[in-house]
Amino acid sequence: MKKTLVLLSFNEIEAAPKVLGTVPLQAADEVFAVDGGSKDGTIAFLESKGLRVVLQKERGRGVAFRMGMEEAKGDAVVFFSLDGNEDPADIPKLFAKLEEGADLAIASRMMRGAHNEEDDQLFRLRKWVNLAFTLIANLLWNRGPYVTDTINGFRGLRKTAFEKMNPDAKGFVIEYQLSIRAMKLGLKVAEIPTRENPRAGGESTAKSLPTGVVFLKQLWREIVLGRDFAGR
Ligand SMILES: Nc1nc2c(ncn2[C@@H]2O[C@H](COP(=O)(O)OP(=O)(O)OP(=O)(O)O)[C@@H](O)[C@H]2O)c(=O)[nH]1
Ligand SMILES: [Mg+2]
Repeated sequence: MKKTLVLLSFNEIEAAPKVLGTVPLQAADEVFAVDGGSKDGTIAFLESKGLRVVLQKERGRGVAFRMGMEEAKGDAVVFFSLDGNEDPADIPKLFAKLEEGADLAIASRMMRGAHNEEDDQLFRLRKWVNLAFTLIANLLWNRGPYVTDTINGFRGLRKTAFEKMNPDAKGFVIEYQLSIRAMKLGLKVAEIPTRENPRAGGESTAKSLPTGVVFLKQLWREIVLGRDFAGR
């Protein structure tokens, strides 16, 4: 199975130079970056390292996932963000899950053996909200083993599965939409425990409250849509 690694970036000039050197590029047959329109030199930095950079026409992680999938020549595609949150050692493990037959392979921050950025704090609002959204998706649509982290962006997908899911989310809700649609379609979802690290520099663009509202709207939309999302 041919493997493609897609690196995701948007204004990551502080983090990307620290992260890129730790990425096992040889784990994939093809590697390129998809960038959301960085204005801070990220694109020039990636190109200086010999990487092909696909430029998005419109911002958003959902847009980036679709462009990455369109450009990917591999059947197994892993998405990795260059902000330092994700453990690069898990990239080969995600590819392995896809090769073993998973349609969607998620690096989980919530399962046994995993670590969430908030686990060192007593008050873990983001984690609890994430767990609630995950519980609802499992209750409504999952007929297979419980999926512990429906939201993490660090994941791999088979190209054929992505096409069936036909996701149209533009921003940070893309991963939740993909997880929900994998469940609706009865696709095979596999998870590996991961360790979420703090950002390696720079700033997040995922603001909690607006992102939560977008998640609620998406959840409602997926309830209304049911299985009516193919071929759009
Ligand atoms: N290609 C692409 N990548 C994006 C876009 N928006 C965000 N990203 C990347 O997606 C990753 C996650 O975004 P963050 O803003 O860090 O969101 P987060 O990880 O939820 O927030 P933190 O935990 O604070 O880091 C980062 O590597 C961003 O550079 C986009 O429009 N296009
Ligand atoms: Mg981040």
